[in-house]
Amino acid sequence: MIDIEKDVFAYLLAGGKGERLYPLTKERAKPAVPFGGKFRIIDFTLSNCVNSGIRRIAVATQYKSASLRRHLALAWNFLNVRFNEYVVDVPPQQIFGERWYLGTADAVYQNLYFVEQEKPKLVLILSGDHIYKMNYKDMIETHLNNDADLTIATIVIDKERASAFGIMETNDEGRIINFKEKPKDPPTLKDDPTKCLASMGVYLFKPEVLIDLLTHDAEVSTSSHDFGKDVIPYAIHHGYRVFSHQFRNKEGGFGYFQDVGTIDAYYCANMDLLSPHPKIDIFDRSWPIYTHSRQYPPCKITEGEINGTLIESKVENSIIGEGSIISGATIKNSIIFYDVKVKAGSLIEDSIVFGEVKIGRNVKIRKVIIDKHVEIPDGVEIGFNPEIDKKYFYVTPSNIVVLERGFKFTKKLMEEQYG
Ligand code: ADQ
Ligand code: ADP
Repeated sequence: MIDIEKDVFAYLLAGGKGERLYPLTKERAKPAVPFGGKFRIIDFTLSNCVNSGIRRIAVATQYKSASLRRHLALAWNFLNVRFNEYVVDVPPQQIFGERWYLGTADAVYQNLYFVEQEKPKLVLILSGDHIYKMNYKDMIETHLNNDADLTIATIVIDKERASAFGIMETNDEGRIINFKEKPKDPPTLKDDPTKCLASMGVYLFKPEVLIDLLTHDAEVSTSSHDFGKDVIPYAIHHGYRVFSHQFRNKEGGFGYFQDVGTIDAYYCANMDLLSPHPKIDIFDRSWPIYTHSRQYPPCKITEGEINGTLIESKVENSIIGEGSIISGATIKNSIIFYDVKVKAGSLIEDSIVFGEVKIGRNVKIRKVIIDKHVEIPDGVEIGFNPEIDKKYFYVTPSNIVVLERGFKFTKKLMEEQYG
């Protein structure tokens, strides 16, 4: 029998570069990118752990970790160290040489002492860049029922998306017989050639198997020390019992799982929160998403003034964070984080505005993501002409405009563009 609180230890991999989320990852690691008006991406996976009863978590950090480490210290300090519960961030330990984490497997290998010290019966390995709600208890059950060495959480995806995932084939018992990392020509489901079985990058290991596999992998000079590329294919081809656990939601349907790896995927996952029945419900009190709570007053929506004329605010289909003040502006289909000020006559549509942003009067923005610490002067318009926007801002192929953290509207820009 497994007592989840005592017997499971989790490693959360949060050290990747997150280049495809640029410029939101210019100054911070991907798991620290703000999400949903209040949270950071990593909060979803950490909340899954805590809500599933897993209370000992090592977060492997590496690139641009200042913001992530600060967030962990502020938001994830509530576990009780007296009961040996903790979220601890672990940079490269360099026990085996002066190196950073070479890959995901090396990030765990350099921190294997947690397994030796805590003696868990199961080790869960997670990523810090996914939006989903999952009770890991179900996966543990599958793992134990199969007497598996390694269980991989899986989802069914369209074949076209296979090149972004680890793709596998299983036998009738759910045992994985073939695994290919990000294949161009993926194996499809037996009964549907348009679909593939994809890895969520969520792994459950018997500790002794994990130690064996990682110790072996560390000695292979040609290895990239990555779970998907090296460790998992090796385990399957050397007779380890590797099984799939298909991720299902509470109702037994397919679970919602989103890798928010690109700006477009990130934008869509945020916008989904605005639909009347979002795929992920941040208001579900039976599965709270924990984060850092700031000491701000409530949000205020009031009238504003331009040249002595009072203008009403209008807010439609939006999320507005604490401490924000909307005075005489129109907000439509948008996510506004905390401590944002929007002044009279402005229109914000289909946009995401991070915390600590000031928006002046008569500003018009559409399909724009504004990172923290930006001040938008009066009269600025963004998101209406991609050719002009491209001169000054980052614009994605689907014409989402991103203003990076601390972007400055210089005198030159204002004269050229809005003079
Ligand atoms: P990717 O997400 O593309 O595929 P990767 O870039 O290795 O894999 O990232 C996995 C996690 O590890 C991320 O959270 C990242 O931040 C972290 N990470 C990456 N390099 C690291 C390093 N050197 N040190 C510490 N942490 C690091 C993976 C699997 C696929 C699977 C998808 C599902 O490899 O098989 O299908 O996840 O999204
Ligand atoms: P975020 O924009 O992600 O919210 P924070 O405002 O929480 O970031 O910043 C976290 C910490 O990281 C701050 O103390 C900030 O000074 C620091 N920081 C940000 N970028 C860098 C950097 N490039 N080098 C060093 N420290 C940085």
